[in-house]
Amino acid sequence: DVASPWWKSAVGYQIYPRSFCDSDGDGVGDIPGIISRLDHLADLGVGFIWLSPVYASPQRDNGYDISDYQAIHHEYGTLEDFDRLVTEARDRGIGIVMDLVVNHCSDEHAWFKAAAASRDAPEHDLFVWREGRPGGLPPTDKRAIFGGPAWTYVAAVDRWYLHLFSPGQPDLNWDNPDLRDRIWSMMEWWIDRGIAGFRMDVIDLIGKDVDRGLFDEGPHIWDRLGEMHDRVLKGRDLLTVGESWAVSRDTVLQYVADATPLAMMFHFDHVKLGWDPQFHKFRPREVTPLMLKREITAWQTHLREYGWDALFLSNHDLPRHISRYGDDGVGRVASGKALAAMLHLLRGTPFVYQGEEIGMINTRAASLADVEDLEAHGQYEGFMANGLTHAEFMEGVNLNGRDNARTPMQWDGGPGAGFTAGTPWMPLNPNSREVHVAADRADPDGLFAFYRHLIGLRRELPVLIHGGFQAYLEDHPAVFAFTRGWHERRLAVLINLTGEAQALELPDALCGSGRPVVHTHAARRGLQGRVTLEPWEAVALLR
Ligand code: TEU
Repeated sequence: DVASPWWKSAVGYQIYPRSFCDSDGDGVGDIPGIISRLDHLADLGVGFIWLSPVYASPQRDNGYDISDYQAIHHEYGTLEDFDRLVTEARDRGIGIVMDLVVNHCSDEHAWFKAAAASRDAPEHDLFVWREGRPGGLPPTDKRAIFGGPAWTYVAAVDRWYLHLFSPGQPDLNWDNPDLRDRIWSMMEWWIDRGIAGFRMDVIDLIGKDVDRGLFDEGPHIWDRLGEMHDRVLKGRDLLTVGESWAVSRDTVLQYVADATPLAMMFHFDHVKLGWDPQFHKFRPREVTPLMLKREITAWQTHLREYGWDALFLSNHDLPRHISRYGDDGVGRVASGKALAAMLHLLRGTPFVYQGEEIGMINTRAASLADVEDLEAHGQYEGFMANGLTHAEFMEGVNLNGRDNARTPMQWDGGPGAGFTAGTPWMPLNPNSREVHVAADRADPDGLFAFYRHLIGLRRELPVLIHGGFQAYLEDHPAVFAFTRGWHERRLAVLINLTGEAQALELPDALCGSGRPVVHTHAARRGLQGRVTLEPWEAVALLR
């Protein structure tokens, strides 16, 4: 059915507002800054923006700690600026998808201030409170995702409150219908302002049972999403993408199959390939091309035509993917193209994270004092106590840490990289004089031109939207080979995920002539039995 929902042929672009573009010189990105860069996104051809939180916030987790769900953070601008962003984006065919962060809010939210002042406050049960154990111990030994205990004591009410992230992010009590009603009406309020959908932060956790594991999908998640569908989403043409670090192939179809509340899910098995079971991202593991393509193949095969996938390699919580899976040295552009071709030729909706379209790469912190991310600071003591060394921790921060994605967007080669006329809230990547939008847009063989081509293909080729996925050469250690097929159309894809040339024997299904719709090297008009792919070469032939 070619009349499929708009978000199946659109490509998303994630903006981390603090680091995108600063219009008033305070060193912090803002909404007028985003508006001033909309033509860049229109040129790129993206269909919607996933806007990381712009709500009022003390910014301890850079906006994922919300103190007023219906106000704009003062450093980012005003509600009028927001309404102007929606209008200006819509004029360019771009929708605004808001970040729904409702597992928790900020401890500076009026709800929490009232709740922590008295057990009798109507807001008290909007949060998860428990009595402590004898001897001043917290209710349970549950550890927070950002390190330390998941409970903090409040003397005024002589109780402990739950916070799965930081103490500044008290969990909301989703067992309370009054809380749910407040969230539904807040969602309606944003929908009435013309947004195109929601990205739902750690959505699996709103179904949790307080006494179950952190990353277990809570037993109530299907009730919560069912109520959200019935009360807010039903009958509306909104993009809904859930985020869950727990969702697996065993549970994903309950979120995203037809007639289920969400359109797609951000899942992280491919990210966790690079993590240690005990020290997570802070003891990185090598991710080989074979590991990466096997994981992607398993998800593409599992979702097939029953479910839709959210496709990404980068976001604001992840290292820059050229540094993680490619070559951020001499092969920066070449590996960036190969990884982009892989992502944009799969079945699902691709997401471009700000800066990946010009090949931004990881930065480096010399010491813990240079690290901004509260997650790293929260985890440090505990991991040191459990045997990780300081040097290992810093290596983990520099290879897998979240700061890598949060250095300011590099627009030009000037002192503020075109991000700010002031002092940026976070240091620029040292390569900002060479790597920036102005330089890359001027290069017909650059990443920007390549991304624009890939994104345009999605509007041009129905096989890219509707086509099934079939992998080949699944045990090949370097080359990701697959086809997309729809009716009589076939797209044959070969991607060399290494910096070495690869000679290989092609199965018949990949052989034959065709139109070279994607090529990073000399265009090939056909593929025969034996072929040698250049380093980082991507080929897609349409038959
Ligand atoms: O992230 C969910 C989350 O758990 C990640 O923080 C992840 O555990 C960690 O980064 C491992 O790399 C969402 C948001 O994307 C993140 O920015 C917020 O910090 C977090 O929730 C709390 O809202």
